[in-house]
Amino acid sequence: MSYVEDPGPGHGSVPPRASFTSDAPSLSLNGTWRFRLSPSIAAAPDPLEADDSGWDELPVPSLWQLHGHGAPAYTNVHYPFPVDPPHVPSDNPTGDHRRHFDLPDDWPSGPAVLRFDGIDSCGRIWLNGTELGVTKGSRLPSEFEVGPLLRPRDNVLVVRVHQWSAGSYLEDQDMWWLSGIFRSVTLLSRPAGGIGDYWVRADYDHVSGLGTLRVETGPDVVLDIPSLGIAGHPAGDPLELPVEPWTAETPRLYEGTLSTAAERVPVRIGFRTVSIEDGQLKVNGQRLLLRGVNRHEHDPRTGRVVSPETALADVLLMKRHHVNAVRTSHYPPDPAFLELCDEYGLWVIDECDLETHGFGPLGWERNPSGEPMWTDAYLDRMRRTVERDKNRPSVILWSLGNESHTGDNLARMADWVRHRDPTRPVHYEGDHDCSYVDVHSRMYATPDEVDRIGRREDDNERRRDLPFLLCEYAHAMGNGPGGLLEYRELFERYPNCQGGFVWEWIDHGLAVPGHFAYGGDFGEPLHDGNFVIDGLLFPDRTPSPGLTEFAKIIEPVRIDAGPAGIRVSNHYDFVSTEHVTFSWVLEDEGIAVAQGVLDVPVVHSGQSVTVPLPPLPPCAGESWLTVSASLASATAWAPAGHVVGWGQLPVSPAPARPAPPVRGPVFRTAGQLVLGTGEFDAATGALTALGGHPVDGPRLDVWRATTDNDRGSSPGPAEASRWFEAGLHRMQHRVIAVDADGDELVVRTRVAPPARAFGLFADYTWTAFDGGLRLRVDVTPDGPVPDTLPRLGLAMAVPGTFGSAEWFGGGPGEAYPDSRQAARIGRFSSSVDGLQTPYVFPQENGNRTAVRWARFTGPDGTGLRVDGDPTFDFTARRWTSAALEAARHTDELESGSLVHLTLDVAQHGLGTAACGPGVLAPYRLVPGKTSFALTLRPVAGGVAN
Ligand code: IPT
Repeated sequence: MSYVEDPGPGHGSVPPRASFTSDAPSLSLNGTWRFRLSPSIAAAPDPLEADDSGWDELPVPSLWQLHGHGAPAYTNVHYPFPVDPPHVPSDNPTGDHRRHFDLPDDWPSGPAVLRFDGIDSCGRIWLNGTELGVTKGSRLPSEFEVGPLLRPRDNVLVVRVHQWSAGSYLEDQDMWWLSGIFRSVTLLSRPAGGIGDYWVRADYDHVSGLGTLRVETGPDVVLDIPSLGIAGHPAGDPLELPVEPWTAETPRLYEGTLSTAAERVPVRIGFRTVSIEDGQLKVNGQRLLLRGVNRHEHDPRTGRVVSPETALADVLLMKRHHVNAVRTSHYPPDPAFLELCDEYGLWVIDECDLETHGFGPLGWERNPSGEPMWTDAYLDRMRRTVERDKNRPSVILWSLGNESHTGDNLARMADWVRHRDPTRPVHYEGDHDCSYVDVHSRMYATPDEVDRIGRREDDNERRRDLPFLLCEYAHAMGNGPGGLLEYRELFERYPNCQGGFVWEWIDHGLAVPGHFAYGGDFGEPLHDGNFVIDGLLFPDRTPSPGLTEFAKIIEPVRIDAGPAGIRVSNHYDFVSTEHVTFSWVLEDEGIAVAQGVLDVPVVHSGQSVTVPLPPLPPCAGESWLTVSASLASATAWAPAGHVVGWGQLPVSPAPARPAPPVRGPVFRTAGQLVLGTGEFDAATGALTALGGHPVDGPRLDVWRATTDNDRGSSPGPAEASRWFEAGLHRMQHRVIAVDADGDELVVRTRVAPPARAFGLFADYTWTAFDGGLRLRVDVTPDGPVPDTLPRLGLAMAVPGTFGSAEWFGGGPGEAYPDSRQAARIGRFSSSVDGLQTPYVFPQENGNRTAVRWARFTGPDGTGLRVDGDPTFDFTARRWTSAALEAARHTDELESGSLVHLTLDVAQHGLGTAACGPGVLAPYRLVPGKTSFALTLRPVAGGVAN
């Protein structure tokens, strides 16, 4: 069997060891390499041929499909090749990479290794014509001894990379199939008498406050940690001494060195102890609540080549949004990322590079997890993961992999880990009985299931007594996730329910001209479309509304109205609020009228206090007190003033305004009805102009451009398919009667889809008052209406010049019934264009909720004002919902000459049915008899309000 199809782990490499730097000479071989792609191994010429001058150039690290060689392909579960393990297609794209290098003049003779941090999926390596070996395990390092082969000048390193190998069967993660040398390549001198490997075990006893330190390494290694007064200490001798512990909230690292006469290695040591006690996962004796995300490595231009700057951007974004944990789905990340987790403070589940999901649709037959021929590869991958990352205090759990069903090979990985590293528990979701893991993990469990687990009603005894976490939940595909609040309540109610990891951190869109691409955009015959666009960040790392909502849900300082004033609760796991300052602002109808600093005593972790309201001046309008908790001084990850919690308390309600006197009557002129500032079509009763501005509508409207979650069918038939089936996207409006008697214009209609017997009676009752119109809409379902509606409200088009919006209500961002915690009540403004959320796959977005009033105006200040009774939701777009529904990429949305408004009394929630539970009962829009009212007023230029 050729090395490519050999299910084993490869050969020729030296034993795995920790990733670290030292003062021994090293030479980065990243940069421009020579490259030649062949469509198959058979067609690939000899990679060692003397002349490579005709080859292309390619940067290393890179993935060749993103540099014009071949094309990316996306599948979620399915293998894009026949499932015939361990065989792979003969048409196996093969990229020969070649790099010539000279050694620096002072390069020492003696041992040296060539280190590859990641090659996808199989690399065969030669140095100066001598074969070094073969590596598999794409996102794991491998090192080859090269000392005797090196020469001062013109070394030739050749790496033949195959897109497919037996290893591909173990690498079926839900992501792009991309190939190449995608992480760093480094030549490292390994001085005789140097430090080959080390393992710092730094525990913390929270009772005594003492740290214990034991360094496993070679002989004659000396440890120095100046800040602890440790100097010249024999590294192997245990130490016990008072230290500050490492936590994700207080990532205290002690800098030191390990040294021998031949080599010095800088080390950063964090003291912490992970334990499972009383069925809870604890660090330093304290239960953790994991407010986590699943992070794939993704950059919209370079794919899984993630620069240190990008890794840092991720860490900063996580910390600023109160994320405290990361699962490295579903492979170890670039080692630089974990060093940042140590430095900035994030709890990490470090997951092995393993997934065999594509066997699932085949009934898991011949799944590698249970087949002896794969045992070595499984163990090799686990060993390389643990050895590489064992010194990272941020890593608190090892994960065997993802979606690989169950089997002996997984159990053996777990055994190996337990033996090698008893200090960190083992995670793997696929061990449903928890027979070889230490924590009970689930994905996408409903709140009801989590509740049962929290009540410890599980009939599997072993599982019932373990800490529980959701390794994936709240699928962040498109508009969503909805329903985060319910999970938070469960995590806080049950001590064994210790949080989870939102799926997932970032959309894997690839930048192409005009938009971000997803599955199918590269002509793949088999693909899973936009299922790869399911992150809290857009591909360019702009936070989506989902991240803003998640941040609000998990904010560490919570502020709400208490019985006697303002209640401040500390939801950190460890620290007090000593580092936080509190401020307040009083807004009268969204305009700040008073502000100050709030005196709040220090609140300890898990505690809360209530402080009285500050003295507040009276307000004429609806007023709200907003209290913010912010960082008193800058941290490594955010400037001083960064908000770590906020809350709002209503202070005075909107004053009761007597209904303005009705101004009638309705006049009839040639084909028109005129009522106050409105002109109506006499035959249809439709409003045609308001204050001289042409308008179309308002008419009853129930459609929204379906979201990924609306179309998602993971718990049952998709909500959207029922809506389409019912015809809610093509409702027709039949005018039953237009009654224009006296002061009221009453237009009776029935709104119904073709080919169906049900409908909605919609009666519009118009009255005029000085300066505007009041509209009451009475909706009565008729016949077998669907169980839910996408939304319920009005659609209306106004002139395209009305391109600026200002409103008093929920904002500044979009909000939906089950994703509205981040919306505060205030006065906001935005251009119509700025109201859009550019979901990579266009869909319903941009809804503003709890709106008291909104104005849509043009550059001259004229426009339309809408007031709710008391509130409404709105969207404003330069295209229709139908155009939004039809678009597949953002650049297909073209601005027309109108601004299209939706003015709603209700929206259906978002849920997470793209993968997980749908919209929970309280957030479902169940049709029923409904009445709502709005006032519409032309706005004259230059007049406020
Ligand atoms: C789950 C996978 O673990 C994850 O990688 C991703 O594919 C996610 O689904 C969907 O985006 S597995 C699924 C069977 C719940």
